[in-house]
Amino acid sequence: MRKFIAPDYYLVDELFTDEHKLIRASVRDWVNRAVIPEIDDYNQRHEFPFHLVKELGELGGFGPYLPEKYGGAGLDQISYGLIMQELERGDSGIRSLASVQSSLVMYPIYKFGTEAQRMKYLPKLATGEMIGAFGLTEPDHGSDPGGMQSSITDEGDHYLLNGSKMWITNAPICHVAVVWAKDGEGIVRGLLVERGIEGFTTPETRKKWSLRSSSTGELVFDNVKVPKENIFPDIKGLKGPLTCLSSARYGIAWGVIGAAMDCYDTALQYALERKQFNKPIAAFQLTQKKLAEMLTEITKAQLLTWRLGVLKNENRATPAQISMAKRNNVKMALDIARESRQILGAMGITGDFPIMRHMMNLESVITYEGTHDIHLLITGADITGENAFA
Ligand code: TGC
Ligand code: FAD
Repeated sequence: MRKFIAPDYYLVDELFTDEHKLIRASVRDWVNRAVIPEIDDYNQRHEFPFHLVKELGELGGFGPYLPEKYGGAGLDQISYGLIMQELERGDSGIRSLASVQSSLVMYPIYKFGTEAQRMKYLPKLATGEMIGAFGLTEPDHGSDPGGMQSSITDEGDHYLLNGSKMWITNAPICHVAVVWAKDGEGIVRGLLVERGIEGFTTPETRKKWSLRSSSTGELVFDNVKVPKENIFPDIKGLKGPLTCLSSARYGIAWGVIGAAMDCYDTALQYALERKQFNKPIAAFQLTQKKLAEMLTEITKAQLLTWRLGVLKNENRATPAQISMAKRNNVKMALDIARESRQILGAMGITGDFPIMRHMMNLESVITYEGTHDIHLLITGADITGENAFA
């Protein structure tokens, strides 16, 4: 296997603690051994690599920043970011699995759940014994989740849940879903819906050209009787799901640096070896322009996320700051994937190299967790105080 050399042009490594570097090394090693050798085949077959779930649990990839009491490791936010970076160097689908499980399922159960809900679900989600999903998006409401139509009605001893969620990562394989629906007063509430309950189905979404090793599907609720103890008791309104998104978007801002690093490193090594017109293509100015711009953008993204991590550790990172990092870094990674693919010429379209796969994956990453343009509007609203969404 080609040896990966992580770019670190501004010696950002010096900003990390020994513990950060140790965690990064252990995830990098696992990704090298367990993910990279076979992930292209899973993508080619449009298949989810089930066997990686428990391994990722053993590695501590699920809920790493939650307290040990609930199966986490009590790590800081920079450690979480570095874990996401290393996983996405392998494949955005593996990072998606870990993002959803950690930030969109375990985090809301920890933050909004009762102690009984925490003890019932978190330890099993941490080990990978259970897989979770997060249902916010609906067929008619993506960027505007506030318009959701899924509903719960209070039936005395249970809630009756109706509606459907679309484009849900892990839906076809989940044991439990965190579902957001409106109550009788039109207020958004969060509930835990377990597989096996009558009226709950999870059809798979096939024919994706992106995130093909990630399992995507729908959550369909047809008069589902959800026990009352499954509701998050105190969180009300869109703030609930959006708080979870802030955590997941933060992880994505780090994650995509991993994909960008892998593309850059692949392109650099290829350019040094590949000869045309009797010299390495790395010697041509146009190739150097591409490589120099890639490294500049990776370096800027590394510094952005490191600072965001410090602010997040101090509970000072704002949702708008997280939006800026998600938007900037995903576009940066997608641009680098596209440029890297060009450097590899025809070889760039094959599964022998990771670039085309990263590129296709990043087309989803730039859309989910808030599209590129929605994040621009969040920044615009933060700057001006004027909301340009509607
Ligand atoms: P708006 O009025 O702005 O906000 C409603 C309430 O929420 C608060 N809030 C936030 N709180 C925490 N974190 C954030 N990021 C927050 N953003 C807003 C806000 O303060 C307000 O609180 P309160 O107390 O005043 O009620 O809501 P809006 O309806 O105008 O919508 C604004 C908008 C467009 C920014 C928002 O809805 C949005 O972000 N849309 C994008 C939707 C999205 O990101 N969906 C993601 C679905 S999950 C997913 O894609 C998972 S993929 C995972 C994977 O596979 O890795
Ligand atoms: P739309 O909201 O219809 O947007 C279409 C276009 O219109 C976009 O370019 C958008 O930027 C633009 N647009 C929309 N509103 C405005 C506006 N006000 N001003 C300017 N432009 C605007 N969701 C979940 O809940 N859970 C998951 O686990 C999950 N996983 C996903 C996995 C994958 C692989 C994908 C692709 C999506 C996933 N999603 C998930 C859904 C994702 O969050 C949505 O696709 C995303 O929020 C965008 O919604 P939409 O696709 O309906 O696009």
